[in-house]
Amino acid sequence: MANQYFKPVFQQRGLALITAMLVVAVAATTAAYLGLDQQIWQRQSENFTDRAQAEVVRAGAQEWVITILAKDANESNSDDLTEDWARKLPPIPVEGGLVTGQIIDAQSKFNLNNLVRNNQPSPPDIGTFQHLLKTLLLDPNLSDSVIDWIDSDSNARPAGAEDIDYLQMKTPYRAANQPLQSVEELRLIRGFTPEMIEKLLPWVTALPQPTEINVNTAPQEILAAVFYTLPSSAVEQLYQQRPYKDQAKLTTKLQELAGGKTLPPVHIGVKSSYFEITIETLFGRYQRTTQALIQRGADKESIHAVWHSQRLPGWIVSTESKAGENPEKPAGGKI
Ligand SMILES: [Ca+2]
Ligand SMILES: [Ca+2]
Repeated sequence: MANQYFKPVFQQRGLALITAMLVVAVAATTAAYLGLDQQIWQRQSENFTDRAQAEVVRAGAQEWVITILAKDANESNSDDLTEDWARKLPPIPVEGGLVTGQIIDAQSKFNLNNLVRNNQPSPPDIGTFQHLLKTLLLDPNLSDSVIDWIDSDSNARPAGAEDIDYLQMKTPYRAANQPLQSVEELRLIRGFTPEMIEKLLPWVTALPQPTEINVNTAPQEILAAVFYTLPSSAVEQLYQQRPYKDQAKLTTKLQELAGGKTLPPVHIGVKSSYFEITIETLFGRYQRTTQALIQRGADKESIHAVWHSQRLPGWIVSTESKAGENPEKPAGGKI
């Protein structure tokens, strides 16, 4: 009862706090920029000002994300969807425009680079990916060509493809033989069509190294793919009873659910080091979506952007997201 009563108040406070943090971060960056360049700003055309202002606000919003993730690392040793960083902000008015941001745990998705660990195919991860492909009504054998694309050798797996296959194509190229840089790189891998990649985008990611899947943030579909040897009722229970505040609690729960059977050695955890952020700004007619991958290191000070990219407008204002729901991803970018 107490929990039910306090939850909305707690959520409002959390939202108010992160909103205030965003406004402060943006105001500080804008003030610094104005102090330096006020006269230049005044001479520029309206359009340029909107663009420049959007850029300043984007930089401020990125600072805001880093502050929130650092604060979270100080306050907890696990990551779950009840925490402040996980709240989707409504568009917030700042200095003549609108800004909004969202942080998603990248380790809530299946990291394609988990398929090869220490340059060896990883059977539990292959099982997860194949199960996910089946759920999406895609061919599970596609895992072979992804593994061949990542592993350093040139020996094709039964349903895979290596240099010898790619070099015979109309526009020849070679297999990367290294981890994927982005999910969009799947376009180069034999067997994948843009439609298939679009289907996979909400569920997979490509992180700079193999990672654990965070059981506290993963959608139920991902948990079903990870624990494909468990009955769906057990996965449902695992999902309903989270968050698990430490690895020991998760292990105890899994042992209970497995009922004496041995689970595959899956790579799972209760905290995350990689977060995907989306920052949307609207100034005048200038609308921009920035996406970035943020890495939070073991050292709480070491939070940085691994990459960031800008997307074409047309997404921010038109998408009304319901609370707790991820907005649909825009179409993939160029390779
Ligand atoms: Ca946390
Ligand atoms: Ca290879």
